[in-house]
Amino acid sequence: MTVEGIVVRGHGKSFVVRSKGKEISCEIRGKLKYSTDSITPVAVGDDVVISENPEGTGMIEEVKERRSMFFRPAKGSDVKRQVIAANIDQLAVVSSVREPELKPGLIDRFLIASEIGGLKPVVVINKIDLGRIPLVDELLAGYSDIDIPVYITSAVTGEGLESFEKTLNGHRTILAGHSGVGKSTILNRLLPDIDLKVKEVSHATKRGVHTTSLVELFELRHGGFVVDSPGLKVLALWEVEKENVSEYFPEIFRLIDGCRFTGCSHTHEPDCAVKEAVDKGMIPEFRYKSYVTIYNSL
Ligand SMILES: Nc1nc2c(ncn2[C@@H]2O[C@H](COP(=O)(O)OP(=O)(O)OP(=O)(O)O)[C@@H](O)[C@H]2O)c(=O)[nH]1
Ligand SMILES: [Mg+2]
Ligand SMILES: [Zn+2]
Repeated sequence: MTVEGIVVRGHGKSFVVRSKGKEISCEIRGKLKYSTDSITPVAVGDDVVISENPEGTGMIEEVKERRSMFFRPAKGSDVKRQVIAANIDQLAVVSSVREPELKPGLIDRFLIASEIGGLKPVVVINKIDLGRIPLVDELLAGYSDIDIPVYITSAVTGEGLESFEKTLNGHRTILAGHSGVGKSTILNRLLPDIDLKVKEVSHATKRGVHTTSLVELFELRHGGFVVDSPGLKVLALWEVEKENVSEYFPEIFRLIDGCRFTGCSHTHEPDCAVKEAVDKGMIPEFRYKSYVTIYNSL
């Protein structure tokens, strides 16, 4: 007998599938492992068909077609993906004002991954109780200009969490970002029934320590779900080439017809409409810096 369910947790080759209110530990049928372009034939958020064993465990027999995914290139591969979560509709990129330090470059990489994966991005700047540095307002203005919502929150005081929660309801959202920014703490506060492990930021390094080690999905009371994910320090981008980086920066892309040279890289050429816009303050410095850093990294 087979039943349908959704993958709510995964680690290595074993997964937990939720089906009709029940959680079933499952393994993956061998044939699934070789039939995809990813190293992750099964991911959290996948709709699956499982067969149940008499012992109460299950076997994942089929994975339904994914509608969207948050993924990155698998380590050491250009052709295989590592899917972090499937069938989500929003990516909440979580960052913090400090401890760990606010890094717009990493946020912008997540925004590109959200575009590639077909997800609506939102930005969360957490730990505002530690002080509102000027960069917070630069990010707020810069992202608002390109229609990306920004939530400024504190999981300690609760500031901003109510409006962030409103964007989660009815949606399927993954929280992702650097380690230690407060993803699990935010979810603990919003979902009182769960108890995710969180860890003190190391005072010696002021850097976050990895605490969440698995991707985990939580259903919301009023529909939709949220996914907690382990922090990433870097995010490699899938199939982004030097020539098309600007397509992921709408405020840059809309100006490129004004550059003197076709194929202008907007890094060193004369009469570059993009550099002029940066000089005039029409493109935020932090976004231009992200563009150049990503361009040079490819
Ligand atoms: N001051 C302050 N501290 C916070 C806030 N949110 C979280 N923290 C603290 O930051 C530390 C890291 O929080 P976590 O929730 O574990 O961070 P995470 O993003 O889930 O980290 P990973 O699981 O490693 O990716 C903990 O000590 C939290 O108590 C906040 O809004 N303000
Ligand atoms: Mg965590
Ligand atoms: Zn240019």
